[in-house]
Amino acid sequence: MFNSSLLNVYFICGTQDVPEGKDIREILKQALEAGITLFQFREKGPPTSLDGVAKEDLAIDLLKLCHDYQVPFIVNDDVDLAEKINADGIHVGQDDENVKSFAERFKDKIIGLSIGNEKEYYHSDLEHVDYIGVGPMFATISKNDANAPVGPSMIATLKNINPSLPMVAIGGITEDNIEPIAQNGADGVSVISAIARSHNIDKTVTKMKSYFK
Ligand code: TZP
Ligand code: MG
Repeated sequence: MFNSSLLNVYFICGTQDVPEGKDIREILKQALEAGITLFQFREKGPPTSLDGVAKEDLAIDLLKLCHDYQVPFIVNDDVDLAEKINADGIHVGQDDENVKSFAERFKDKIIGLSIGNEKEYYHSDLEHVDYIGVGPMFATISKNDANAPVGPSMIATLKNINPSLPMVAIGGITEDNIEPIAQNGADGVSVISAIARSHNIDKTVTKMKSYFK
Protein backbone atom coordinates (compact mmCIF):
# COMPACT_ATOMS: atom_id res chain seq x y z
CA MET A 1 0.00 0.00 0.00
CA PHE A 2 1.40 3.37 -1.07
CA ASN A 3 1.90 5.88 1.75
CA SER A 4 0.54 9.21 0.47
CA SER A 5 2.76 11.22 2.85
CA LEU A 6 5.62 10.34 0.49
CA LEU A 7 4.09 12.97 -1.80
CA ASN A 8 4.42 15.86 0.72
CA VAL A 9 7.47 17.46 -0.89
CA TYR A 10 8.35 15.61 -4.08
CA PHE A 11 11.45 17.01 -5.77
CA ILE A 12 11.92 16.42 -9.51
CA CYS A 13 15.20 17.19 -11.25
CA GLY A 14 17.43 16.48 -14.23
CA THR A 15 20.61 18.14 -15.41
CA GLN A 16 18.61 20.62 -17.53
CA ASP A 17 17.06 22.08 -14.37
CA VAL A 18 20.31 22.88 -12.61
CA PRO A 19 21.51 26.51 -12.61
CA GLU A 20 24.86 27.09 -14.28
CA GLY A 21 27.83 26.36 -12.05
CA LYS A 22 25.86 24.02 -9.77
CA ASP A 23 25.88 20.24 -9.57
CA ILE A 24 22.74 18.10 -9.47
CA ARG A 25 24.24 15.83 -6.80
CA GLU A 26 24.88 18.76 -4.48
CA ILE A 27 21.38 20.16 -5.02
CA LEU A 28 19.80 16.76 -4.35
CA LYS A 29 21.92 16.30 -1.22
CA GLN A 30 20.77 19.65 0.15
CA ALA A 31 17.15 18.80 -0.68
CA LEU A 32 17.45 15.43 1.07
CA GLU A 33 19.06 17.06 4.12
CA ALA A 34 16.15 19.50 4.15
CA GLY A 35 13.63 16.65 4.21
CA ILE A 36 12.16 16.03 0.75
CA THR A 37 9.94 12.97 0.84
CA LEU A 38 10.34 11.61 -2.71
CA PHE A 39 12.67 12.23 -5.68
CA GLN A 40 12.14 11.82 -9.43
CA PHE A 41 15.00 11.76 -11.93
CA ARG A 42 13.66 13.50 -15.05
CA GLU A 43 16.38 13.88 -17.65
CA LYS A 44 14.76 15.86 -20.46
CA GLY A 45 16.92 18.40 -22.25
CA PRO A 46 17.46 20.88 -23.73
CA PRO A 47 19.82 22.50 -22.97
CA THR A 48 21.42 19.39 -21.49
CA SER A 49 20.36 15.79 -21.79
CA LEU A 50 22.44 12.82 -20.80
CA ASP A 51 21.82 9.42 -22.31
CA GLY A 52 23.38 5.97 -22.36
CA VAL A 53 26.06 5.22 -19.79
CA ALA A 54 26.35 8.84 -18.61
CA LYS A 55 22.63 8.94 -17.78
CA GLU A 56 22.81 5.56 -16.09
CA ASP A 57 25.87 6.48 -14.01
CA LEU A 58 24.26 9.70 -12.83
CA ALA A 59 21.02 7.86 -12.04
CA ILE A 60 22.91 5.33 -9.91
CA ASP A 61 24.67 8.13 -7.99
CA LEU A 62 21.38 9.89 -7.32
CA LEU A 63 19.63 6.65 -6.35
CA LYS A 64 22.36 5.88 -3.80
CA LEU A 65 22.13 9.38 -2.41
CA CYS A 66 18.35 9.06 -2.00
CA HIS A 67 18.73 5.70 -0.30
CA ASP A 68 21.23 7.18 2.18
CA TYR A 69 18.24 9.24 3.36
CA GLN A 70 15.61 6.47 2.97
CA VAL A 71 13.90 8.45 0.22
CA PRO A 72 12.48 6.46 -2.73
CA PHE A 73 13.97 7.14 -6.17
CA ILE A 74 11.56 7.40 -9.11
CA VAL A 75 12.55 7.49 -12.80
CA ASN A 76 10.57 9.58 -15.28
CA ASP A 77 9.45 7.62 -18.37
CA ASP A 78 12.56 5.50 -18.87
CA VAL A 79 11.30 2.05 -17.88
CA ASP A 80 14.44 0.30 -19.10
CA LEU A 81 16.62 2.49 -16.90
CA ALA A 82 14.30 1.99 -13.93
CA GLU A 83 14.54 -1.76 -14.38
CA LYS A 84 18.29 -1.77 -14.92
CA ILE A 85 19.17 0.17 -11.80
CA ASN A 86 16.33 -1.25 -9.70
CA ALA A 87 14.69 2.10 -9.05
CA ASP A 88 11.79 2.34 -6.61
CA GLY A 89 9.31 3.33 -9.29
CA ILE A 90 8.45 5.20 -12.46
CA HIS A 91 6.39 8.23 -13.38
CA VAL A 92 4.73 8.34 -16.78
CA GLY A 93 2.63 10.80 -18.74
CA GLN A 94 -0.53 10.45 -20.79
CA ASP A 95 1.49 9.64 -23.92
CA ASP A 96 3.52 6.88 -22.30
CA GLU A 97 1.98 3.47 -22.71
CA ASN A 98 4.30 1.48 -20.53
CA VAL A 99 2.59 1.45 -17.13
CA LYS A 100 1.09 -2.00 -17.61
CA SER A 101 4.28 -3.71 -18.70
CA PHE A 102 6.20 -2.07 -15.87
CA ALA A 103 3.56 -3.03 -13.33
CA GLU A 104 3.67 -6.60 -14.47
CA ARG A 105 7.44 -6.77 -14.21
CA PHE A 106 7.69 -4.84 -10.92
CA LYS A 107 5.01 -5.84 -8.50
CA ASP A 108 6.20 -3.77 -5.56
CA LYS A 109 7.28 -0.59 -7.33
CA ILE A 110 5.70 2.86 -7.15
CA ILE A 111 3.83 3.97 -10.28
CA GLY A 112 2.83 7.58 -10.88
CA LEU A 113 0.76 8.96 -13.75
CA SER A 114 0.23 12.57 -14.87
CA ILE A 115 -3.37 13.69 -15.23
CA GLY A 116 -4.45 17.20 -16.26
CA ASN A 117 -8.22 17.15 -16.05
CA GLU A 118 -11.36 15.08 -15.57
CA LYS A 119 -11.35 13.82 -19.16
CA GLU A 120 -7.82 12.43 -18.77
CA TYR A 121 -8.80 10.95 -15.43
CA TYR A 122 -11.70 9.01 -16.94
CA HIS A 123 -9.56 7.86 -19.87
CA SER A 124 -6.72 6.57 -17.69
CA ASP A 125 -6.23 3.00 -16.62
CA LEU A 126 -5.57 3.46 -12.91
CA GLU A 127 -5.41 -0.21 -11.99
CA HIS A 128 -1.68 -0.19 -11.25
CA VAL A 129 -1.29 3.51 -10.42
CA ASP A 130 -0.22 4.47 -6.87
CA TYR A 131 -0.57 8.24 -7.21
CA ILE A 132 -1.39 10.85 -9.84
CA GLY A 133 0.44 14.11 -10.58
CA VAL A 134 -2.14 16.82 -11.28
CA GLY A 135 -1.32 19.94 -13.25
CA PRO A 136 0.07 22.18 -14.36
CA MET A 137 -1.31 24.20 -11.47
CA PHE A 138 0.33 27.42 -12.67
CA ALA A 139 2.56 28.54 -15.56
CA THR A 140 5.90 26.76 -15.52
CA ILE A 141 9.38 27.48 -16.87
CA SER A 142 10.43 23.84 -16.61
CA LYS A 143 8.36 22.08 -19.29
CA ASN A 144 8.28 23.42 -22.85
CA ASP A 145 5.21 21.50 -23.93
CA ALA A 146 3.19 22.01 -20.74
CA ASN A 147 -0.57 22.37 -21.16
CA ALA A 148 -2.43 25.47 -19.98
CA PRO A 149 -2.62 25.78 -16.18
CA VAL A 150 -5.65 24.14 -14.57
CA GLY A 151 -5.34 25.80 -11.14
CA PRO A 152 -5.50 24.29 -7.63
CA SER A 153 -9.27 23.61 -7.84
CA MET A 154 -8.51 20.68 -10.21
CA ILE A 155 -7.20 18.83 -7.17
CA ALA A 156 -10.51 19.25 -5.36
CA THR A 157 -12.41 18.24 -8.51
CA LEU A 158 -10.45 14.98 -8.84
CA LYS A 159 -10.46 14.28 -5.08
CA ASN A 160 -14.21 14.58 -5.23
CA ILE A 161 -14.30 11.85 -7.87
CA ASN A 162 -11.76 9.61 -6.12
CA PRO A 163 -11.00 10.63 -2.51
CA SER A 164 -8.71 7.68 -1.80
CA LEU A 165 -6.35 8.20 -4.76
CA PRO A 166 -3.14 9.97 -3.62
CA MET A 167 -2.63 13.22 -5.57
CA VAL A 168 0.37 15.49 -5.88
CA ALA A 169 0.10 18.93 -7.50
CA ILE A 170 2.64 20.01 -10.12
CA GLY A 171 3.58 23.03 -12.19
CA GLY A 172 4.82 26.48 -11.18
CA ILE A 173 4.47 25.84 -7.46
CA THR A 174 6.47 28.08 -5.14
CA GLU A 175 6.56 28.90 -1.42
CA ASP A 176 4.27 31.83 -2.20
CA ASN A 177 1.44 30.08 -4.08
CA ILE A 178 1.37 26.74 -2.28
CA GLU A 179 -1.42 27.53 0.20
CA PRO A 180 -4.45 27.03 -2.13
CA ILE A 181 -2.93 23.73 -3.23
CA ALA A 182 -2.95 22.40 0.31
CA GLN A 183 -6.44 23.87 0.85
CA ASN A 184 -7.77 22.03 -2.20
CA GLY A 185 -6.75 18.72 -0.67
CA ALA A 186 -3.47 17.80 -2.37
CA ASP A 187 -1.31 15.24 -0.59
CA GLY A 188 1.75 17.28 -1.52
CA VAL A 189 3.59 19.27 -4.15
CA SER A 190 6.04 18.19 -6.82
CA VAL A 191 8.46 20.93 -7.78
CA ILE A 192 11.45 21.47 -9.99
CA SER A 193 12.59 25.08 -10.13
CA ALA A 194 11.40 26.23 -6.69
CA ILE A 195 13.92 23.82 -5.16
CA ALA A 196 16.60 23.55 -7.89
CA ARG A 197 16.84 27.35 -8.12
CA SER A 198 16.23 28.15 -4.46
CA HIS A 199 18.81 30.34 -2.72
CA ASN A 200 18.03 28.49 0.50
CA ILE A 201 16.89 24.93 -0.18
CA ASP A 202 16.52 24.14 3.51
CA LYS A 203 14.14 27.05 4.06
CA THR A 204 12.14 26.31 0.89
CA VAL A 205 11.63 22.63 1.70
CA THR A 206 10.84 23.30 5.35
CA LYS A 207 8.19 25.85 4.41
CA MET A 208 6.63 23.59 1.78
CA LYS A 209 6.55 20.67 4.21
CA SER A 210 4.76 22.72 6.85
CA TYR A 211 1.60 22.79 4.68
CA PHE A 212 1.19 19.02 4.74
CA LYS A 213 1.41 18.16 8.44
N1 TZP B 1 4.81 18.53 -15.62
C1 TZP B 1 3.86 19.46 -15.57
S1 TZP B 1 4.46 20.97 -15.13
C2 TZP B 1 6.04 20.35 -14.98
C3 TZP B 1 6.04 19.00 -15.28
C4 TZP B 1 7.20 18.13 -15.29
C5 TZP B 1 7.21 21.19 -14.61
C6 TZP B 1 7.24 21.54 -13.15
O1 TZP B 1 8.36 22.34 -12.88
P1 TZP B 1 8.29 23.65 -11.98
O2 TZP B 1 9.63 24.32 -12.15
O3 TZP B 1 8.08 23.20 -10.57
O4 TZP B 1 7.16 24.49 -12.52
MG1 MG C 1 6.43 11.31 -20.20
